Amino acid sequence: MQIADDQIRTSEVRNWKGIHLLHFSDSSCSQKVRILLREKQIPWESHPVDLARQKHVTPWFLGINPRGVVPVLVHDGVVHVESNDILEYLDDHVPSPAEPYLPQTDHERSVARESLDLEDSLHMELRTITMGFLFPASLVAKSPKTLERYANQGAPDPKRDKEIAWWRRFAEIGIPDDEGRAAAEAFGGAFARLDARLAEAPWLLGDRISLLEIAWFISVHRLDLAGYPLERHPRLGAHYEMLRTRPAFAAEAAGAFVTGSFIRAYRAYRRLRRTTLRDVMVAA
Ligand SMILES: N[C@@H](CCC(=O)N[C@@H](CS)C(=O)NCC(=O)O)C(=O)O
Repeated sequence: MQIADDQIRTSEVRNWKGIHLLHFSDSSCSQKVRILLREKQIPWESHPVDLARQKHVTPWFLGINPRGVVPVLVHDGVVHVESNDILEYLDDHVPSPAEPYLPQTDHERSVARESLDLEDSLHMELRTITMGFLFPASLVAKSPKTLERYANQGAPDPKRDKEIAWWRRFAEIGIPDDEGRAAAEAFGGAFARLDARLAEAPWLLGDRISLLEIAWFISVHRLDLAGYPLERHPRLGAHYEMLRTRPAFAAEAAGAFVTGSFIRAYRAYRRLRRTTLRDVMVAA
């Protein structure tokens, strides 16, 4: 999806030539786009936006994406948002030595779109799991001052209002266990469908790797980190392990250096306290 010209207040991006990605190391949606760029050997310029330091809540960034979220792709001065749309856009429009990551028939395209939409529809559930189980709430909650800045900069955007409402509630009550459980069960339903597909074919779509592997890999990885019982979906688990042997996927599974080690230590702490996602699911 493109951001309309009249919403872009940071006009310098209009002069950016080539492929530019505004992204964050530990953002699931950014991870998807980086995997595709690496898999397809597309040269790109990196513009890190540190979400942990609230760099997305600045007039500069909100002047590019008024929704205040990453990733953002700028291709020859045109601004694209929504990670799955960016994946499709890159696959369709940017030259690469690799084969396309989406089959070209109408039928397969619509199957792909349905699965990508399902993955996108679970984004808030993924956030619930990330914020509820991978980090202490005190570390990731936004302060009232940040929320105030978030609300008052950039072109008006209803999607940003929704983001702010989510973060406000998170600062107030964190993630209640029943919401963590519901998020995990929503993924459980989607994972069961993927697992069923893998009972019939080695890939999620067509006869080779596709955007579906890329889009779902990061969700599986996050849930695995949070302690989700992946053994419920053995074929999906095996597929995930196979994907982890590809360098572009392995790089993202390893995580950023600082957060990667932090998450490991915090996960051990949650295991000790018996408050991992798995514990919460079993307690129901
Ligand atoms: N549907 C959007 C979701 C984008 C999104 O929510 N990105 C997250 C990171 S994965 C973000 O920027 N969060 C802002 C924050 O943490 O405050 C997409 O697929 O690109």
